[in-house]
Formats: sequence, C-alpha cells, structure tokens
Amino acid sequence: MPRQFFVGGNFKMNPTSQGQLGSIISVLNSADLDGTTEIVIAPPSLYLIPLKDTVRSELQLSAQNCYYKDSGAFTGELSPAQLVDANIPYVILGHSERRTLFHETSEFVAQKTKAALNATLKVILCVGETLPERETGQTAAVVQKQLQAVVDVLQESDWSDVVIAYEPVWAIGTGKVASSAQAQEAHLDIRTFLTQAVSLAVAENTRIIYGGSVTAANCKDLSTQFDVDGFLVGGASLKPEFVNIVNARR
Ligand code: G2H
Repeated sequence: MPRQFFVGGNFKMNPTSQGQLGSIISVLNSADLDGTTEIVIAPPSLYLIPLKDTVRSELQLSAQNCYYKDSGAFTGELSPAQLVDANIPYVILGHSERRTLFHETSEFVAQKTKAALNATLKVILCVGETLPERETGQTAAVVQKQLQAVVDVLQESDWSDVVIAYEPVWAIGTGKVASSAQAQEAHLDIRTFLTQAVSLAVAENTRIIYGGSVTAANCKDLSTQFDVDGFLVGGASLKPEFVNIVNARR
C-alpha cells in the first residue's frame, strides 16, 4: 500500500498571541487543501484544547512533547494520558531542540515514545545529525543510534503509529535546506536500517518525513523523492505558504 503523504506544522513556541494564532488558523480553515495529505499541526500546548473547536476536521492536532508518566509530581510536564483524554492524537518527540536545549538523550526519547504509544498516541519521532557529524561522515551512524534506542523498546506492531521525521540539525531554522539528494539518501538509509533492525514491512510502511527549512519554494522537488513521505515544517507553518507545502504533491 502506498504511504500516505504527511505534512506536520510544528509551531514551536509561536505565535505570541491568540490573535495571531487565529489568523494562522483562519488561513488554514479557508484553504484548498489536498485531501490525500494527512495534515497535523502542533501549536504550543495551551492552545491544543481550544483549537479542537476552531480548526477544520481535516487538520489533526499534535503536542510538541510529553513526559513518560501519566500523572504525579512532575512540574511543567504534560502526560500521554492527559493528551489522550483531551483527544489529541499526535505528539512530537525527540525534536533536536529538545535533545539539545533540554538535554534529552535518545534513551529518554525512546522511553517517552514507548509511553506515548502505550497510551494510544501517535508519535512523530525526530532524528538527525549536526553539521560536524555530517561533515565527518557520521550521518547514518548518528541517526541509527538515535533510532536503535527506540527499536530496543518497541514491539514491531508499535511502528504503525510512528512517523519518523529526519531533521538534519544544520538545516533547522537556518534557511539551509538539505538537497533532495541528501534527503533521499538519508531517508533510504533509515529505511534500510529499519529493514535490518525491525522488519521489511515496517521499513516499507513507516512514513519518513523531512524537516529543516522546508518552504513553498523547495518542497516540490523534495516531495518527488521516493523515500520522502512528507514534511515537518517549522517557520513556514506559521505562514500562508504552509498551504502550498501541504499541497506539494498536487
Ligand atoms: C525543523 C523544522 C520543524 P524549520 O525543526 O520541525 O523547523 O522548518 O523552521 O527549520
């Protein structure tokens, strides 16, 4: 079965007002969106519940992070059980900003991935290498190490609710997008790794999306690559051009 094209909008810690959020949502609500694309937006967590009533039904919601416990004394955290109770279907885990700024290890990301899946959330799992790692030829090894930690704690059946986002750190928010060839190579490496580490079925069926300075101008070319199943979009997801990215394969 062909993999459904997937476009996620990671708003990060934006926008700074409900008025601006309303403007972003009204553009999406009135846009002509490709009905064959799965579309997910991840606003800051305090906007998740109110947005359920205002966003069109074709757009699913995602949290940008969660903890691995369901409740307790974990100040500032959001739990998988709370997201499920609020009918939020997705959560982004392992984003490089979490790994770098908040010191999340691959093992911690794996633990959270397992907990989220156990709670019936779907997970957008982010992996990617830094510039020095790419320049020293370590891209595949770094990404495989990040994925191996997750492989170690999941069952094969868990993978049906995982979307892998390959996001080279050097391309995130820098305006320096990976070339289509670089993205295709990295995505194929991930698929090859999944074949060996999990199964051929998981390798063939798991969506692998690209993230890092995706724009309306570069998405079409990237979307033609066989192993690029969509995008995780940051900065451009706050702009009207997000619609063009959703429609990249049209
Ligand atoms: C990568 C991406 C979204 P941007 O972090 O996850 O952000 O498109 O701004 O590079």
